[in-house]
Amino acid sequence: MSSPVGPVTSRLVALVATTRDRLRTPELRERLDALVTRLSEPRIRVAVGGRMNAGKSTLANALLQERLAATGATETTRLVTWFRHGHQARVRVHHRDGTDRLVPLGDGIGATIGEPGEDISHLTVETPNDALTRYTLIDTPGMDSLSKLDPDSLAALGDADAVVYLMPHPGERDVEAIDAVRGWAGGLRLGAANMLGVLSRIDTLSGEDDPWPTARRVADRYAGELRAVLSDVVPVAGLLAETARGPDFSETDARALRTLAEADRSAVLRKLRTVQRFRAWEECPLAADERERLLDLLGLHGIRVGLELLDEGRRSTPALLEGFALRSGVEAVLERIETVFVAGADRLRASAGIAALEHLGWDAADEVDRRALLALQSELDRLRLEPALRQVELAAALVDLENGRMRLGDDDVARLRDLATGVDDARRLGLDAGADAAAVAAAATAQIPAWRRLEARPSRVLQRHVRTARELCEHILFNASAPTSPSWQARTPSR
Ligand SMILES: Nc1nc2c(ncn2[C@@H]2O[C@H](COP(=O)(O)OP(=O)(O)OP(=O)(O)O)[C@@H](O)[C@H]2O)c(=O)[nH]1
Ligand SMILES: [Mg+2]
Repeated sequence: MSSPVGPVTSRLVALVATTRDRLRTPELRERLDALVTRLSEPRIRVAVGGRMNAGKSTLANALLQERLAATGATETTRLVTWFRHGHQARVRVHHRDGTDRLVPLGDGIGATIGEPGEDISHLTVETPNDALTRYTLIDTPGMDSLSKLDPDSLAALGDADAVVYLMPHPGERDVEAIDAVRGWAGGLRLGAANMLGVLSRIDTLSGEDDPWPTARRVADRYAGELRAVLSDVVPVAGLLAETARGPDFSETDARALRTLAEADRSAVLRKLRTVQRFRAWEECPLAADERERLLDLLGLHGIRVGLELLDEGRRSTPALLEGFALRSGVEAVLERIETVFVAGADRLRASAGIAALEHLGWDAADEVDRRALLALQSELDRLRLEPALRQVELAAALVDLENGRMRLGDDDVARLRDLATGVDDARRLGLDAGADAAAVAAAATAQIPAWRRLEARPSRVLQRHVRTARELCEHILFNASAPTSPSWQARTPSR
């Protein structure tokens, strides 16, 4: 299990708690109490966001290895739904007036819960699920439901520590939606450091039998175009991932696939061109309900993949499931969630906490309160020097680069990108993951003067960011020279 609160977050919690005790206004105290509670949660919050019908709930189910979130072809998720680890499976219905009630956990959460007239703000599903021992997952309604950006979704994404943003066909509206999320999150907190893009439903992207070449090309293009705000764009066949990792695909389904594989292949492939043809296929060796079930579990693309897997000799149910998982691309998402989000929990959460404090504002009517908040502000300035948090600041530099507010040569851009997004010191300096402390120290030493030279440029924006880059390098150098000192670095996994 992930350690509850990391060192930077612990320092922040202590600061907030001390300030809270000095405050006189009950309302302010309550807000800081709420923040302490949020920062002390045992797991980070990973939210799944995107436009309507992007495949968010499907991916959520794939991550959870259970079909807990309702999925469907029309607008399906209407309420922000939190999935938290709990020993008893149940749903908490939260009302906007702050009260809540418990209901048993049924099938397909999010579609039908709630009584008429009940004003629900969100749901929390508590369930003993393995994935939820690593992070809390938040499924959100499509951001553009009702043809405008949904405020509940925006708020949920803004309150998360990290976001997986899904796009079936990336486009202008996604850029707009991502900007809106970032605006809500308080300036530039969400960005390349804590937002991962997923190119979803890749089988619907092109009409080709093998969707991967196009999917990779499109994902790469968007990873490039959106690199200021997304750490990467990973292609995924979500439906295949959901079935591969879920409990529903049975021996009976495997048998149905094997029967289909034994039929005349060219006829089968012709019928698999469209859902209508497959459904209307009268001489099919499978009954209509068996075909319907395969469509539901795998889609046309998944059925074709199933036939290919059988041709490769994957005949048993476990072998097929493993093949589906491999062909879905979901491993890459799981890997990023672990190595970037879960491993970076401390810095992600501390920066979310600082953003929440900034959001609170520093104005207080009471003189004592004002002084306490001022003291907190200067402590926060000190805390921001933590390298873990500097990296989050550098994500803002990437945004400024992308928007043309700052200009750098290609080499410096590459170095800055590594510094801002590398998951360990070696990779922050553009070295291989396994590089030793001496190599890291040498690379840091080599970079420092280059950043210092750039600090002399007239642009304020540039000065600020390259100073952050230089200070980060200095800290890495310090770390590499004193490898036994306990530090935030110890928490990043080696790959
Ligand atoms: N063909 C195909 N269909 C998919 C894939 N992923 C999801 N779907 C289907 O697309 C539809 C929408 O998926 P959902 O997961 O409900 O989408 P969502 O983003 O949660 O939708 P809202 O909650 O309404 O915003 C469902 O019918 C899914 O079965 C995929 O990879 N391929
Ligand atoms: Mg949904």
